Formats: sequence, C-alpha cells, structure tokens
Amino acid sequence: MQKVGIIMGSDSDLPVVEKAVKILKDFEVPFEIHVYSAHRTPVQAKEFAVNARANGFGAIICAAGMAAHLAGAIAANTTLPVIGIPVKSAALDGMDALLSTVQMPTGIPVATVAINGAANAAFLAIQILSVADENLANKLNDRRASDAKAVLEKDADIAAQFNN
Ligand code: RP5
Repeated sequence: MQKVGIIMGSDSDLPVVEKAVKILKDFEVPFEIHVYSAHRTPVQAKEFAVNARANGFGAIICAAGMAAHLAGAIAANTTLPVIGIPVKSAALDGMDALLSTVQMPTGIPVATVAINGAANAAFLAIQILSVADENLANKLNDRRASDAKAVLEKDADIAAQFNN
C-alpha cells in the first residue's frame, strides 16, 4: 500500500496532527511523519516533496500555522495530492494559516481542510488511496456505517428524553 506523508512545520503542531495519526492507524494505513518547515528548513522540505512519489507516498498531509506556506511549498515540488491543515495560532485564530494554505495559484492545488481539521485530512488521504485499493474503500464504507449508527443511537436517546 502507498504511504501517507505527514509533514508539520513545527513540533508544536503535533497536538493537532495526532488526530490524523489516530485515523491513519485505525485504518492501518502506513505513514511517515516529519518536521520540515517551508521557512526554517526549506531544503529538506523540498527534498521530501521531490522524492515523495518515488519513495512510495500516495498523498501528503501538511500542517502549519501562522504564515502557513508549507503545504504550498510541498505542492510546488510534487504532483502527488497535497492536503493542507491550517493550524490555529493565538494571534489570528487560524485565519492567517487558513488563507495562506487555501489561496493557491492555478495548477498547484492544496486540498485545504478546516482549521485544525486533522482528522478530515487523514480521511481525505485515505479516500485518495482508496481509489486504487478496494480493501480501503470497504473500510471507509464500514466507518461511515458505524458513524451513522452512532448518530442514530444519539437520536434515539434524545428522542426518548424529550419527545412525548
Ligand atoms: C509554523 O509556525 C508552524 O507550523 C507552527 O504552527 C507555527 C509556530 O511554530 P513554533 O514557533 O511553535 O515552532 O511554521
């Protein structure tokens, strides 16, 4: 199976990124995680991106906050799908990272999830890999079904409490 790359701009992004790690583990999808910064270690970030396809990656998740250029910088150096997680920072509540990540020029897309939306970044990466992997597609269907069942159980609980 192809791997998912997870790159974060700083180890301070780890508490957010851990939500993606959990989902990938749940689905038994192999991944590699690194701290590479578009600004502090641009050479290493570029090298990862340039070699990612040959190194067996199928999608790359990038998490960064503030002037969040990491996902865009990675996307500039690979044609693999890149998913950006804008990480919330204290000053601007993540709007800075959201706009820095999502506003990419034509031809170099970054599929941007919600601010701190690491779990959805992992789900999207798994969905990308599932295009060529029926087992993963089945696992995604099972997960949707169990999520729906959990919501219906909550509906039954709420209805029992409040409906006449
Ligand atoms: C970004 O700056 C990182 O992705 C992080 O979200 C933010 C702050 O980094 P640190 O100063 O905590 O290393 O590049």
